[in-house]
Amino acid sequence: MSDKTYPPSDAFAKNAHIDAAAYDKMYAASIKDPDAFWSEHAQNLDWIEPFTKVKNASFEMGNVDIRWFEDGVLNVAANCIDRHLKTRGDQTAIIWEPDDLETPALHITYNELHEKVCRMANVLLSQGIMRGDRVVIYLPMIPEAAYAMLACARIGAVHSIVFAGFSPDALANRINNSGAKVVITADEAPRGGRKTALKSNTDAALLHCDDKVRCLVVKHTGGQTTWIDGRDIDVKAQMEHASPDCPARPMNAEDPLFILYTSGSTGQPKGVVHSSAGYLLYAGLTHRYVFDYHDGDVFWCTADVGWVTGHSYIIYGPLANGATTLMFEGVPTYPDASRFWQVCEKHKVNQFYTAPTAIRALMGQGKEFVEKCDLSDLKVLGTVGEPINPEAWNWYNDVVGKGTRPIVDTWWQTETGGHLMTPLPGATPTKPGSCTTPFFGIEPVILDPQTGEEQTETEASGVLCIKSSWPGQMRTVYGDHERFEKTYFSDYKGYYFTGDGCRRDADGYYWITGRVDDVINVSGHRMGTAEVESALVAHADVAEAAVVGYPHDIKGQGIYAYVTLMNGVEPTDELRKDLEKWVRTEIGPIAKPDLIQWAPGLPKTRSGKIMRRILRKIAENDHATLGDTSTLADPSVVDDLIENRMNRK
Ligand code: 6R9
Repeated sequence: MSDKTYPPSDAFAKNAHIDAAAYDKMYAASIKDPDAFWSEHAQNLDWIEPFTKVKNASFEMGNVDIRWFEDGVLNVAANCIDRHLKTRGDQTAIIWEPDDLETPALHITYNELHEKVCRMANVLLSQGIMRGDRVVIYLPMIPEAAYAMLACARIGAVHSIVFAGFSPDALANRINNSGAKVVITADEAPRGGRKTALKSNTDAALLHCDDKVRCLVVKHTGGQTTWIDGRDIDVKAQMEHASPDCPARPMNAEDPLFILYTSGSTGQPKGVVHSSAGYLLYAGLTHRYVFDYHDGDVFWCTADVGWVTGHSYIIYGPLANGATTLMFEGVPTYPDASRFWQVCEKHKVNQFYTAPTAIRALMGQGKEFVEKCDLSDLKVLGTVGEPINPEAWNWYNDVVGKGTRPIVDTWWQTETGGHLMTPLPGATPTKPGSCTTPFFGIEPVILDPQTGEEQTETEASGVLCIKSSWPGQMRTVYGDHERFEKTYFSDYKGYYFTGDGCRRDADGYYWITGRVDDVINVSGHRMGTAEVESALVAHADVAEAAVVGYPHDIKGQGIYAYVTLMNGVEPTDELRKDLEKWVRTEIGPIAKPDLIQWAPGLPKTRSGKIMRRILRKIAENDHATLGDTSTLADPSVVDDLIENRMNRK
């Protein structure tokens, strides 16, 4: 890892919201008196009833309870739209850039956004959706996704977005787990010139759901879909007839705004529940300070709204700040590898936020694709999703940023609502590969993984925990508060456990070293190895499966599956392809194993526990340092696995 530092330029620091001195002062204040700090910043929101209490949070196992501004009343959609209408009704709220080059981009003003969201909210009301009801959204990156989210917020419904790349089974699980009454989908999702049949996926999912679930369909491409009268509703047609006004419902600060399913180390994905006021405040504040967003800037986060990054930094954070936010339907390499940079040029993007996996993929295509575009409007570059390797950081800095744009490497999680550790572009000297220092109000600690002791030396490494609550923190796992406590508060008592390993250097800078649990990070997408394993073993020919991550040049981590077949089943290339296809349909394309190794047996302890450490080493092609294998029930299986390993360099 490189320790070269890149300080912000004086010119940048001078015009930034926060410079180094301001950061030090505000950070100290935020830790010393969190109530005063957050109460002051919460004045940036529009309250229907002001709060009298600020923070009320306990991390104590068995009694975990997190509340912020608990007696305040507000509406999130009104904060993202209505309060801006007087001053910026005609300003563009959302720029929509479609997948293909033929369809014109849309510029949706705050006035138009208000009207569309009200109409969509009225359609939901007409379907009997009430405060607290769950609405699943399974849409492409089209403006209707934003309308649907904000329409839910407006009437107090709880949205749960399912990434459009997930399979019918994954969609059905989420509809059922959340008890949604409605799913909002589209006929098709165009991406990179190809179309995914979302409506037929939804049809397949709904076979496994309650008959009462209604399906609102956005006719986006006009592609042919089957139609079930009484269940399927043409949402655009209904919106035209609906009233353009819909009062924003007063909501309690702690009312849930959304559920977002995310992978953990065990079991089915968890429904992460976020609050209304605390979440919005945190998303808005981090958006403003971390990207140094100023009025009139055009902000582009390339994530999908199906992930938390899209929630916080395409929709809620930017709109809370009255920003212009860009929503992109396509992919970085279509029609060619200059698409990102062409979009930056076309819409004069000022802040650009993407993932290391995209940077690595584009880096491989050569710098000509960047250099032919005018990127002079760029001011800040951001990354998120996984550790960024210094090589990719340097390319981003030199080729995209021309060496003059600060890079913010933002570390956070679905659970945290917004950035927890990140540089502030006018304040923090950066080091390639480090997420640097904590945001306001965040107290990171590094614990010894065995003893749970806090490492108090500046230089330390261990597991990363957070010592006290922040407003954007998740509140519970939907329908399973016990699982919430067990997952995040039971291993290290009194702390929020992030699941990440971390090192702190002599300057107090933090370096995330990756997950310490059985979660892998493939192209910035989080996946539980257990999920992929259970998909594999659901196949009739599979007796047993173990899945681990291995280093992958573009994706960060790839999926390596060891598969033991049922007695008598022949391991063929055809079966390998069949298993890949199987996982795609069980979970979605992002979960497809990169490498499948036929394993006559898996290395197990005498008590039957799979020794993943050994499987990881073999997948990493690092079998020379396997360590102690003497506790294995049958050490000879290891030789076979090494002999037939797939990842030979
Ligand atoms: C926002 C998001 C969270 C996990 C997290 C960590 C990894 C995210 C990172 C990073 C190093 C960064 N991660 N950002 N690792 N540097 N800047 O990605 O949420 O999908 O829940 O993933 O991603 O391992 O624990 P989510």
